[in-house]
Amino acid sequence: MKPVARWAIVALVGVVLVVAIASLAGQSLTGASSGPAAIVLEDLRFTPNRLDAKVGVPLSVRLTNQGTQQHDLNFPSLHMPSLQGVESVLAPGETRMVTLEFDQPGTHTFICTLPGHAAAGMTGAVYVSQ
Ligand SMILES: [Cu+2]
Repeated sequence: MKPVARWAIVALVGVVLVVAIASLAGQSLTGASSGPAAIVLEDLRFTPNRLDAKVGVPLSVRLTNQGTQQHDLNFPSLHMPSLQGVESVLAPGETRMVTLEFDQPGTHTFICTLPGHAAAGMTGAVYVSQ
C-alpha cells in the first residue's frame, strides 16, 4: 500500500473517533451499550493503533481478534489495577470489552506480547491528555 493511502486511512479513523466522542458528549450518561472506541487485532497489527484518552476518564474499548492467530493487548510500562482483561489472550474471532483508565498523561505504548508480534510491528499507543 502506498504511504499516501495509509495516511488517508489514518485521517479517516481520526475523524470517525472525533464524531463518536462528539455524539456521546451530546447524550446523557444513560447506560451506553457500546463504547466510543474499538481496536481490531489482526495478524501482526492493531487497527487503529492509536487512541486518545483523558486522565481519569474511563475509556471503553472493544477488542476484536480478526486474525488467524491468538493476540493480546498489553501496556508493558504501566501498572494499572483497573486494566482487567486487557492482558489476557484473545482467540481468533473473539471479542471483548475492556475499560482503560489512565492516571498519568503521556503516550502509553501497548503491544501484543505473543512471541515475535511486537517485533513485527504489532504495537500502538494511547495518547492521554489532562
Ligand atoms: Cu499478536
